[in-house]
Amino acid sequence: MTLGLVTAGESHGPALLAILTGLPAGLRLDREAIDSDLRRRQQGYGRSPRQQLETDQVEVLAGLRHGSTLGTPLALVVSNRDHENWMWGMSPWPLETEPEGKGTKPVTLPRPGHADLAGVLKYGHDDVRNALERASARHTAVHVAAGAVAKALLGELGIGVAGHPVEIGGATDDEGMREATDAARADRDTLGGVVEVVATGVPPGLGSYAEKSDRLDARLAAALMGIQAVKGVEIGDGLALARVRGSEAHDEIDPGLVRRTNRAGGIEAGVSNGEPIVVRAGMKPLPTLMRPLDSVDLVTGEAAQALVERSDVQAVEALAVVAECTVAWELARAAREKFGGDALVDMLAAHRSYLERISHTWHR
Ligand code: EPS
Repeated sequence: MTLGLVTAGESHGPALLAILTGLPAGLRLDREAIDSDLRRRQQGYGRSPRQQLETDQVEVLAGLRHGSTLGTPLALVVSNRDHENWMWGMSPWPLETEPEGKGTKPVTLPRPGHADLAGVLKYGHDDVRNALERASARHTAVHVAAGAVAKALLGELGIGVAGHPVEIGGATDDEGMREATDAARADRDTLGGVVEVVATGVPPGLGSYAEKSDRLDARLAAALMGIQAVKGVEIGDGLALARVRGSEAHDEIDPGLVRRTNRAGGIEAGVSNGEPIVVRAGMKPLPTLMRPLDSVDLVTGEAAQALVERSDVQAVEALAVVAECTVAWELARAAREKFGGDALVDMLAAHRSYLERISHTWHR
């Protein structure tokens, strides 16, 4: 028993979609809790004017009845309000009418750092828009909706997941983060940053060392690296552990399985160890610059400036929400694998029985 997630949707197309499989029946979902995470993702200092156009809300098309999951695929939709400005440019079908609105002219100036060049080469597109639309971080909206569902499931198991920015453009306090964002905006430049996600109440035993692909840290790292613009992931003290001695690197074990430190970030040998799970993800500066970088015109082959489009100065606060939801999804997936159950009550019974079995050593 595991969770599955398939998504679809382009940034300026009609909508973003997600189909979630493997949820137990009888999980109560709260529409407002999902919409509140969608709103959190849209907020943050330095976001694009696009966020004033969108008011992301989830619609459920299947798998839910009167607020309870049916144990069947759950189909979620988040509409793109901006699509009304791209009705011709992003129409799924050819239109007989005169081109109007946005997206009617082919984009031929790839932005260094975006999917533009690699995408057109890989798929044989002659319009960069055919690559950038799906690669856009707009797509993270529907991952947040899926993660909000995962958080509802984790909540039943007493697991909480929270993400926050720890660094924006090199600044580590709120004031500095704002100043750095303002300065980058004034210079028509962009910034990246680092976010941290902490999961509490995770029992020991999620994930496995049996195969590389089963390891919880490997799964979290892959999932976080899958978020647009993320270039690095650390679990616990991460790369810093490579620079200290063993006596300073590991978390000594006290009776009751309490650790004196949590340098491992709650995961040893790819298995959760009962301590809070702590992961960090670093995002590069966004690749759409108002003062564009050097590039090439794909039609003429001549040197040119990259595409300039409305964009964010930085989206690190948004990444904190997306990373939180991504970690939640991976933990929920690992919990489904460990505890199974077609109905939520079966899953909770398995969870309870497991906690009883280890209760002589592990106390949450
Ligand atoms: C993005 C470019 C911008 C961002 C977008 C991600 O989109 P647009 O070109 O429509 O202004 O605003 O993020 C979102 C729309 C969102 O909802 O997060 C990109 O190229 O990745």
